[in-house]
Amino acid sequence: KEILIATHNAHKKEEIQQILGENFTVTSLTDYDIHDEIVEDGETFHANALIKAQYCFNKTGKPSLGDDSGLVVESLDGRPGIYSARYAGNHDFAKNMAKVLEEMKDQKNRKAYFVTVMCLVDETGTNYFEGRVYGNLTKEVRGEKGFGYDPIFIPDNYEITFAEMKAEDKNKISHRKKAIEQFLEFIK
Ligand code: ITT
Repeated sequence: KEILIATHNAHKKEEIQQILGENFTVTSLTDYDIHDEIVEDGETFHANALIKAQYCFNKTGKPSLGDDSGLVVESLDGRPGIYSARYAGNHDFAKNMAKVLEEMKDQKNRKAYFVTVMCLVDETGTNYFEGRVYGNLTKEVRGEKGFGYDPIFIPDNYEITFAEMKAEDKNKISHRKKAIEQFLEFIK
């Protein structure tokens, strides 16, 4: 079964493929030779997930899944939130993480969560799936695995960051895993 993910982010595609396993073939915009920059100007994760999925469905006619994700930090009033990909520099994660850590420098409350909102657009309509994982921010960058803000996030009940865990361990508990569980429940 093919699932087209409305993303240019190869890490997301790979995680979704790992989570779904061999029964699914995960494709992305690159596989359809679509290189357009999709303008994500929505004000919520839901709005941006819809923009991506709708764009992709209009272009290909294939059932399309948009994934809009981000890091939400309690003491920063929810930032970086929907601006996670472009908080300090556009997709420059060293800079983005440095900005978060700098803003959090004197903060005792380090609670944060990752969220993924997925939007499926197909000929039958539009459906949303959401997953969250709660945890705390580190004081420094730790680990090389994963992507994005993984090196500064420790999920609850763990002592290592997402970037210090094996991919398969992150993929058992992550925001993306939880969103996909809902998606699987829906399509079954
Ligand atoms: P597409 O829009 O093409 O899907 P993107 O990277 O721009 O790719 P988002 O708009 O969803 O993705 O931006 C979310 C940013 O939040 C993303 O660039 C990541 O760096 C970060 N992020 C998303 N999922 C993450 C995860 O599992 N771990 C760490 N950071 C994550």
